Amino acid sequence: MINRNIHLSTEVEKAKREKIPIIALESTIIAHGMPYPQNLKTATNLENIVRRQGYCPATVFLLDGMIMIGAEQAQLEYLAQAKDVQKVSTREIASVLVRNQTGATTVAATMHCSHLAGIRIFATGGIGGVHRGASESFDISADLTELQKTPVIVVSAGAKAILDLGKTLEYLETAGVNVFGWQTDSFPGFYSANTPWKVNRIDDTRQISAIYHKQMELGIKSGILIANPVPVEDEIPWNEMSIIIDQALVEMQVKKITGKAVTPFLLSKITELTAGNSLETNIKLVENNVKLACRIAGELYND
Ligand code: PSU
Ligand code: MN
Repeated sequence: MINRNIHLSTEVEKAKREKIPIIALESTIIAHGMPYPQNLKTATNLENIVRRQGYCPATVFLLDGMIMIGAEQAQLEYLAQAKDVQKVSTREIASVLVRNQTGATTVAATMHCSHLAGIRIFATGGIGGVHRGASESFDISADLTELQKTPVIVVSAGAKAILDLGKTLEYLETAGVNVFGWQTDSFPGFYSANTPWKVNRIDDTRQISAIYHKQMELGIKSGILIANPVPVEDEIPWNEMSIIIDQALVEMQVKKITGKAVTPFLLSKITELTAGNSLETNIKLVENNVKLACRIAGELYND
């Protein structure tokens, strides 16, 4: 029985009936993570990548009091352009539904909604995590707490480089979340394929789904983070990126940006400072994650 707050698109409903693997996609990246029109182009392209593999994409968002699993093209267009779309992490799901607001779901909220809808895998850009200076600001993304409690495989290009990657990895370890580097020992840093941090390597997609199923058998309810490095030809190397990020962080402090505005501010500032190069990399890395999610999904079935 599907949760009464969930609305499945026609495409997702059909995929469920025919037992076609479904891959969830988030909508914060569309509404708050990228500028228009690149956001719309990317969202449409990601869905088509999934379809070309013979699987079903499910962009998750909130509309008219319902959790929407799967978007129509007109809805993607709305999410990409409207100014009144809320950024929804897990804690905001209920209030945005009750108030009939339109919401774009973050990694945390997309995981939660995917799980409610029986979807086991989700592809995104980079997860949120422990921010630099977190010992003072206490800024730690709810993406990490959701990974701790929700059994969904998340394919991302590591964590966003604006974060403190070392502390993010420590947090995930404490939370009991498995983090695997896809064919790499170096934890990917979103824009950069490699960072100075190490990660547990995995080379086989069948092993990923086997570990997922084994965790479920064992009553381990945490998610699994697959850290997939951006292709080297599309990356901005770590050293180059570090300088730009430091600059963006200084501006953030000067402007006193806090709370959920932090990530969107930094992403757009970095796009500006790299004259659009970071946006190109961002688009490429999400595509790469969706492709890997499709490979894993072949061995995972829906509930
Ligand atoms: N990755 C991107 N672009 C984004 C995000 C991730 O390439 O916009 C979003 C995700 O939705 C992620 C959120 O869950 O940023 C984290 O926000 P916060 O740090 O406020 O939890
Ligand atoms: Mn935050």
